[in-house]
Amino acid sequence: MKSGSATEHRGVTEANGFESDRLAPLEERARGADPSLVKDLLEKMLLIRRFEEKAAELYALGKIGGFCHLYIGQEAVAVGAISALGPDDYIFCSYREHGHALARGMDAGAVMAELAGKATGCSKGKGGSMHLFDTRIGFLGGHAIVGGHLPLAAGTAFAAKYQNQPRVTACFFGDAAVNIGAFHESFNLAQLWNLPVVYVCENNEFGMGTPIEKASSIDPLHERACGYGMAHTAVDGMDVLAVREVVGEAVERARRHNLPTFIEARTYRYMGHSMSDPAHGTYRTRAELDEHRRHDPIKRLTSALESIGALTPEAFEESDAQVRQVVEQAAAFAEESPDPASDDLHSDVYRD
Ligand SMILES: Cc1ncc(C[n+]2csc(CCOP(=O)(O)OP(=O)(O)O)c2C)c(N)n1
Repeated sequence: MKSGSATEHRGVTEANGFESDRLAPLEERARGADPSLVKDLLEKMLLIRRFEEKAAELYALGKIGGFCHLYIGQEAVAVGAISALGPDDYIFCSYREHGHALARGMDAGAVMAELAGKATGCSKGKGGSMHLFDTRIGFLGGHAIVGGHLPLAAGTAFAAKYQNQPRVTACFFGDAAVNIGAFHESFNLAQLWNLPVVYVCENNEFGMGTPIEKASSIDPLHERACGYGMAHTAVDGMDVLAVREVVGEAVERARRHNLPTFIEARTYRYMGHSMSDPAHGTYRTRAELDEHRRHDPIKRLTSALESIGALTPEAFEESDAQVRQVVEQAAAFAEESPDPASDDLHSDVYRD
């Protein structure tokens, strides 16, 4: 049997019991988890939520220009998944990537300054919201073309394998990307060449204003991986511990066996597609939005922790106050930072 063939690969999948449905209730998993890890996950989700709220405010004030896609509602996906990666692993994202950058540990000031187009931004103010980048932490963008980064992720996974480095690539994208040609080309090569890559589709139910059922011939989306013999599963993307666990298994499989995985994280975006979209869009009802908010990833983890006595409302408020302070400082840093110098216009465009 050819190494990594579909049959062999299915065996690995079964051996790993790759199904998020088998997970115990959140309270039970939270009880068994390292308390400092859970606190960190909660605070990272809170940081993203407060950061995005501030970004919306600054955008409305005209202090952030261009495109700006907020991540509110989806925080558990970036935080859970990125917590399962090692420091040398690579990350690729779509344009909805503020949360992933923060979850990876990028400085909130450098992210906010980039949104505001300032010289102190992580891409020196030349990338903006959709092009956050920091090679020091393996954060390889921020990509504006739907599905355009999926082949790049296969590329870094190929490089790691070729150079015999135990580096995994995680690649995040939206549900609309599964209909892009590059998705299929990447999946074919990732499986054919046994590449250590974890593809995470953040199914937030809409591609701009188009609901997924009007765009995809297949639901569940993760079954698209069947066409390539690739391991696949869905996970509750509003449950940070579930995302961490399922992505953690995929990362292990990539690192140990050089096998790719496709994970569909079911989530929901609360805001419009971008800041140029009306707050909730005209393509869904307020009732639908409210129903999804009942499963809010931050509230869910908070109430699970409170119910097992691992968090008090006071401790939550304290974390929230600290996070708000970080965000205020980030906004002040962005506002006070200089614009990129006009002499710098052509630098960093091509490699010297
Ligand atoms: C190849 C390509 N086609 C069209 C667009 C315009 N466009 C920008 S965002 C978007 C919707 C993508 O939705 P999805 O992949 O589900 O991600 P989400 O915005 O929900 O995070 C489209 C069609 C684009 N950027 N790239």
